[in-house]
Amino acid sequence: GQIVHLEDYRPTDFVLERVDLTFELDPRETKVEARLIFHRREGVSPSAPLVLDGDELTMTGLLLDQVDIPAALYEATDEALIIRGLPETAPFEITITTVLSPETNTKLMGLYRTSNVYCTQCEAEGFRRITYFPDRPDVLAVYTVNIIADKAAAPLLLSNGNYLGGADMGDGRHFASWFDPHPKPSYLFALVAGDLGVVEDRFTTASGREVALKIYVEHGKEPRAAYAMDALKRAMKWDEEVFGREYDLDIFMIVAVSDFNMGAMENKGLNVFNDKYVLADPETATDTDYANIEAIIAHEYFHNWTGNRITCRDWFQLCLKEGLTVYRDHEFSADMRSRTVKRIAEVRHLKSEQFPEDAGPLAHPVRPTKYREINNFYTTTVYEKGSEVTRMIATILGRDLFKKGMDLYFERHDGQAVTIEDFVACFEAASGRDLAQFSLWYHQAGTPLVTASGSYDAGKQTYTLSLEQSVPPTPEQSAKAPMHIPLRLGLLLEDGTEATPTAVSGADITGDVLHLTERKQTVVFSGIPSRPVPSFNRGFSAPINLHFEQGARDRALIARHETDLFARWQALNTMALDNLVKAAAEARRGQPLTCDDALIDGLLAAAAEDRLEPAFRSQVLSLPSEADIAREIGSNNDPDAIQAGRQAVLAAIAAAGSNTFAQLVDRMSLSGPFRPDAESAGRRALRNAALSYVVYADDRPEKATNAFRAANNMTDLSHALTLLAHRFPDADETVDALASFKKRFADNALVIDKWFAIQATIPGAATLDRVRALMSDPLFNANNPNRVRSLVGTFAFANATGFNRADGEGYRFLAHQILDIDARNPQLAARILTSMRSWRSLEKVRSGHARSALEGIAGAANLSADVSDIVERMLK
Ligand code: BAL
Ligand code: ZN
Repeated sequence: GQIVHLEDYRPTDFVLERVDLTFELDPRETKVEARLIFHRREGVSPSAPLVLDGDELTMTGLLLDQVDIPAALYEATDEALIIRGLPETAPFEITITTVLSPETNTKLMGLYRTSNVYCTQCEAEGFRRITYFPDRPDVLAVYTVNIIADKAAAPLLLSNGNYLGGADMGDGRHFASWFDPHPKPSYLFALVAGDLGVVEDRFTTASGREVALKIYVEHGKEPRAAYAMDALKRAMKWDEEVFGREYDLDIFMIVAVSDFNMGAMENKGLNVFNDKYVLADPETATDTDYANIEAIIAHEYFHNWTGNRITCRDWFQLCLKEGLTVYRDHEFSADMRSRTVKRIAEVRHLKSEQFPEDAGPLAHPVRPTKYREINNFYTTTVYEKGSEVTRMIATILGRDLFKKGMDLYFERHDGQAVTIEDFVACFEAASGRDLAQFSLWYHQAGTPLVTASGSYDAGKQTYTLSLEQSVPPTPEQSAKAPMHIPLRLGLLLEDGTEATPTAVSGADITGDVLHLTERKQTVVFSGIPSRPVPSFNRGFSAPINLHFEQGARDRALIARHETDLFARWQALNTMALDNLVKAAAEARRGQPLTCDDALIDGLLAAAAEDRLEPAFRSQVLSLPSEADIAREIGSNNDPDAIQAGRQAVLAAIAAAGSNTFAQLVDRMSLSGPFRPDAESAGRRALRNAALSYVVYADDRPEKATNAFRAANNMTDLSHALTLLAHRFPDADETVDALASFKKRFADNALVIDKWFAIQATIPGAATLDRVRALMSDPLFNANNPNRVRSLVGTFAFANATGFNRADGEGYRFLAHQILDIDARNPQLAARILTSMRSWRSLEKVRSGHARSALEGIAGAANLSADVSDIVERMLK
């Protein structure tokens, strides 16, 4: 693959007016006829050829206005079809016939088969694997799709838009036709054909349109789609109420498939989902699964406006649809559940996934300016940081002006393919604010660091904050300009109330938002009656690192009194992180390990505080992960020391809180039928967090075994199994529990994924051998992305001590796996390889092994563009 540069963007020479596709489906020999109506764009040279994209295509026919095109006038390569001698001004029709083999398409891009179902994945560049096409998001056209297939094998024939009709063909085959009136780019095309069960419902939009809702799943799994259907209806209603967006077709379909590279895909009117994000029932899905289903169903539905009606001009603008749509699904979940708890979960995810990406060799701007393989830019930076940037616009403008800007965006750009500049311009127009400096968030990679120090002058009753910002260098961006950082801030007084300054100088402040815009800024707050305790970055208003020397007493004050509940959690979490970093250093030096009483007191007080919701308290009890600690330390990391330090802190908390935790396990138990709502989930989360400490404090597996036996839902069951496996990996009780779990759920792939993942995350060097053995388990399936992710991916991403073995065996294992996976599914291989993105921050023995493993991958023959792009950037 060649490098594509944003600055090279120019519109196509030919305008595509209409697309008619006919598929004759066959597992090995699907015939696709594409009829494409084009005209030459005004001003384009009459000799300019038509250049269409292709990828691994076999073409069997090529016509211009129904007449064969002579060989001298076209050139078909693996990547392109170039046609010359086309009409100067008149519209013309190109007919292309290609033959595909869905069954052997293991890349899962384009048309492929999954459990005997034909399905497509076209984003970003999969459509060119179906036919030669101007496969880029700024080419919008109206599609008609005809599908012909064996009636017994594929009674169901689906595509985008509205159903036109169909008929029996009398030869064992039948056909169906679909018409999508909304012009769309090819990446939103979808086709599904097969034999599936369906769950049906209806939704009436605010303006009275009746929409048929259908969720297709494997036969027998229909009851497990009920929650997804409920989430869909709630999402449709919410988008009307909050963003004023209505659905625009007569039918909305979701198809769940078991082999899928992504989580889900927002094809117009026909979303295709990884079944992991559709199927749920209490016996097999955890509370996290339910929450993910709700969020992803909503996310894909919300794309109908942010992505489909208004799409991206080019793939550099991916965050235009993804960052915005993630922001929308975050807001939806916040309204459906607890806003504070949702925000905590978002920030945890951002810090554990996006911050490391932004601090390592794969760092890139939210709106990149070049790429080699676009599949590698579906990143947490584009998605999660992109969402945070949208959130900051809302924070800076305030709710009403943000809404005005969004309304303008929908009004101005409906039906267009646009850029981040177009998006930002809407908020500038709506608010009259200049967002030029703010836009650096799209262009400068790296997590900004804000360093703060404060001094109180009792005589003058002033508090002076000195703030300094810097953005670390990232690949190809060494020098950075200061950013506009909207920092929400409170000044707490000793009695827990909040100071209200009589005047502020040195920064613009709106409400509690301090606008940090200079490299260095000194802000003076007047009328402060006593030394205040600053609480920075309330609600995580800006995705930054913040350094401020703050004692445990001050953090405890915030944890007790902040009106912003997120900031309470943040104070305790920061306190915990400081302790864990210290404990890791002690472990590394072989010193006795310590844990501050202030941390223990703060955690236990919050855990026992009944006025706080259980889900919040469970978040307080869940300590920063080993990866979080490594990120905080930043360099020369020793995962074994980090783990030893963390375990010492856990043990200290478990011992000091044994009564509190035992009581919580009792008091948070639920009776009655399982309910997946946020409140019940919160009680389960707190109970399980407490149970973890109870088990941690005990040398024997009885309590975890009892919890395993007593569990009547997957949240509790998988938690108990995790406790057993992680704390007592070789105990008979664990062996028995793993065997009984496997036997009970052998037919349920999504649950078996959990069985693999739980074992892949058992801490310690011995797990690598376990993972190797599991790869030979009959239930392991190297062709199924979910299964590969659950074992290989989970091991590499989420097992710090197992994967980062000091002898480098973990890296060599992964390198071998990556090459193996790459031969079938490059996208999956490249994604799993990003687990090594922080290799340079390891101590030198490990980073040496990691480098050799990466060099081994880089030097292998026949690497895909996906993997070679990642490995080369990682080694640069
Ligand atoms: N567009 C790819 C899947 C998603 O972000 O919704
Ligand atoms: Zn999306």
